[in-house]
Amino acid sequence: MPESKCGAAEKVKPAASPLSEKPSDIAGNISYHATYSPHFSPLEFGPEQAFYATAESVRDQLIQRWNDTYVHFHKTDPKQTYYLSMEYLQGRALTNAVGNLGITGAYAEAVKKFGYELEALAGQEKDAALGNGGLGRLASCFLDSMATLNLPAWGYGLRYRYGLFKQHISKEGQEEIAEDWLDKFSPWEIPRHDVVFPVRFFGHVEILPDGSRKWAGGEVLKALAYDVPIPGYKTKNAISLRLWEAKATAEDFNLFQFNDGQYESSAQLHARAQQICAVLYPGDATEEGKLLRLKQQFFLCSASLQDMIARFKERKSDRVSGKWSEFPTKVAVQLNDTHPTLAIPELMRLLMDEEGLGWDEAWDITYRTISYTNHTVLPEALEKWSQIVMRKLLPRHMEIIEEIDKRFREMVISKHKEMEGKIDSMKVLDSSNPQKPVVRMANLCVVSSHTVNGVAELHSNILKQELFADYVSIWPSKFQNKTNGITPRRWLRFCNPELSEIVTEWLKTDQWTSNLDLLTGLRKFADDEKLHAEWAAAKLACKKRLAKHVLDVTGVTIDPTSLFDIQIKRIHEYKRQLLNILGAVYRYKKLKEMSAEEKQKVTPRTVMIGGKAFATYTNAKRIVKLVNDVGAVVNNDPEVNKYLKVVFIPNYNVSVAEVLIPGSELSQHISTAGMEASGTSNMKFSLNGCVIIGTLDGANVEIREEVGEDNFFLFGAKADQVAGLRKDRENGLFKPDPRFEEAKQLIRSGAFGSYNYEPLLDSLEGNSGFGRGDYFLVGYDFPGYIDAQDRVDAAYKDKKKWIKMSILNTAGSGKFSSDRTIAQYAKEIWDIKASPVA
Ligand code: T68
Repeated sequence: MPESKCGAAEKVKPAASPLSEKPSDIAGNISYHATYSPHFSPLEFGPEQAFYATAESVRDQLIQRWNDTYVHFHKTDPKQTYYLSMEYLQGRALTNAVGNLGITGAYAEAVKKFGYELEALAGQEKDAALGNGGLGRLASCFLDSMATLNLPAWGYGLRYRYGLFKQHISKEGQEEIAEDWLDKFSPWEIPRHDVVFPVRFFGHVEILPDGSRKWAGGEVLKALAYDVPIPGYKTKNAISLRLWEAKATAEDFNLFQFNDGQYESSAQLHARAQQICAVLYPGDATEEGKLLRLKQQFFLCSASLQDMIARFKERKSDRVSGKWSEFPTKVAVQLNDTHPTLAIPELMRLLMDEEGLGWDEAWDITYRTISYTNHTVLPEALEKWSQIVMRKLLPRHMEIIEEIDKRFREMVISKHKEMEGKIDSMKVLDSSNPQKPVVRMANLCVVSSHTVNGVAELHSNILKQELFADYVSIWPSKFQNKTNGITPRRWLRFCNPELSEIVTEWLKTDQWTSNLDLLTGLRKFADDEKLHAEWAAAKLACKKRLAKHVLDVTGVTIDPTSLFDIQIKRIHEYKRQLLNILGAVYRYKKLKEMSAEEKQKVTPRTVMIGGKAFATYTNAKRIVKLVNDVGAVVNNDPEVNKYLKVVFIPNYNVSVAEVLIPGSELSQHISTAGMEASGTSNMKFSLNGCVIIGTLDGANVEIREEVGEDNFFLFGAKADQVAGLRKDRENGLFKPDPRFEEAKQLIRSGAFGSYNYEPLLDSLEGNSGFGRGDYFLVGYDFPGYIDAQDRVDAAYKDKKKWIKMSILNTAGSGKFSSDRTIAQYAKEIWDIKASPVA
């Protein structure tokens, strides 16, 4: 790749039309952008400049579709869904955009005219990481499917300046560094200076002469929209991801103070506005941090709802008050977990205080508009906000929440007398601790939504039978399941071209890209030797690409013929990376004890673990450190490193996943049963022909059903055993397996360095000290896990068997397309229909 292409951009004539799909015209348009939207010196046309000019030319194509779609929806006025999410993990956009538009070949040819490979230019792009993990990536997959299915649907989120941190691994373990995805600029967003709404914080409630109430005073910021066009696959529709940024105005700037040298106080509101969208998930250990997070949530809800109402009015000029009952027939709002719960009291407030509706009418509209997805049953992840903080920041909303709670309790007493004893656990406001009264956001969501859903069968059943069981007696038909899905475009077609080609060739169609159930057609070739040879070659190519990535980012050389075993996800005790690394430690110990002859029979394995630990989650950070320490010893031990390598993959993100997943052969989804709501990377791995070792948790259950139990390595306690096992443990009835003790003992002996791992290992012991009595049942599941790994080793030795398992995993992945998930949301929750642009 040439470093600099001085003047190269000018060699190609600007195109007649930026929308032409001819390579020569595309090259012309790239050249146009290099020349006339210059962000760099005109003398430079290096890879970075070439990326930006190329992306801007793609954006021209997107904007055309996005405008057409907006006009089309405006004219046809369909019911539209708005997905409210505090997180979107978009990753890179270039490859996806040209892929969805069907112009990858044309672009590859066009950029060649400047001496570039499209793939290399795509690698210049920074990941947009406006999310933490599964929940944020799910939102991004959903947008892709909404556009592809031609659904009238938009996403709303926040435009964080710094998204998820960059993870740096040093001798101390994980370090967090702010990730500046907007460092230069994002070529994909369109600032909408015409779309601005006021958002108020603090202040007080005024009672007007007519008895109505109004929120006043406090401080008012502006929400400015940035639109990111989201193209559908092989369709003219492009929808919007609308991200809000907080702004203060010129009037908020005190020129007098500034000229007086009081620079900081002159621009206080500007500074506070900047804080709102500064970072994804500000640390909430302090009161300030908590307040900021609540501000963020409200900011998203208020701006988005004002925008929806404005659009509702805009689409039919005669829509004035009196037509409000139409609102839920035109607007569906989906809450992505409880983070945007404030949409409920905010919609009530807007309808009552701004539009003049009475409580009953506003409530009816709100209830019919809102639905809520739950993504976790972990008690510590169920949001609770201090009533004191809420009242201070949002006094009118607190009044509305109190009224919702009061009416709910009255309804239970009058209509469901038998549930009266359950009111305390069902009500929205929990004031049982008078020092710390809280608002229970999940309860507010359940009480105020027409539909509540979980994200996999098992999880939805747990919601109905445990977490929300009492509500089921009141609203038996409110609760649904919508098993998660992933977009097959990004997660197979574009990230794994080698395997995609084979699939297309054997199915004799590429329609599987938008009809993933067609993959079942591969089953009949599962024993075909020719397919086996092609499949193995494709996997090897992906493994080599992955090995190169590992070498580039860690300096560790891994053997592409060894079994590639991967666990990538946020680091969390319930996800049990600790079980994985203890298993690797045990494997290492056994290798050390083997004779040279015995070692010959071992299946060589490369264990890769990647993921970010939340900055203040100490045990998660210890796990990161342990994986790195074990790797440093194992990988440098000449007695074993032909048979085992342990690699920590730093800075795991969407684009790293796009390299790792295609190259995987075994992946670990080993959470304590009942704790992982669904998981979505399990679906991505399986789709890419990777076999899963896992527990009966989340979507693993359904994946195993689809791919067949012979093609899944199962172990571990079942969800309904977990509570009993924890009790046994408390009562001293647990007898640890000697293998588990050996693994812990080796770490304690200092074999992997002098770092103090006692607190981490103690968490696996009884209830004393740091211990949590092995709450996540690592000890209980350890022997089953080791046995399952032995079955993996044996299966991998039989190449034919393994490749067949791999093929059957891909073949059984059809159910896990997010197109299926979104089609179900559209039909069973939102009641919206496809509306393709002609
Ligand atoms: C995940 N949740 C579930 N939460 O853990 C996972 N952010 O099982 C599921 O597949 C996925 O959602 C999609 O349904 C998250 O990712 C968060 O990232 C989170 C939690 C609290 C606050 C912010």
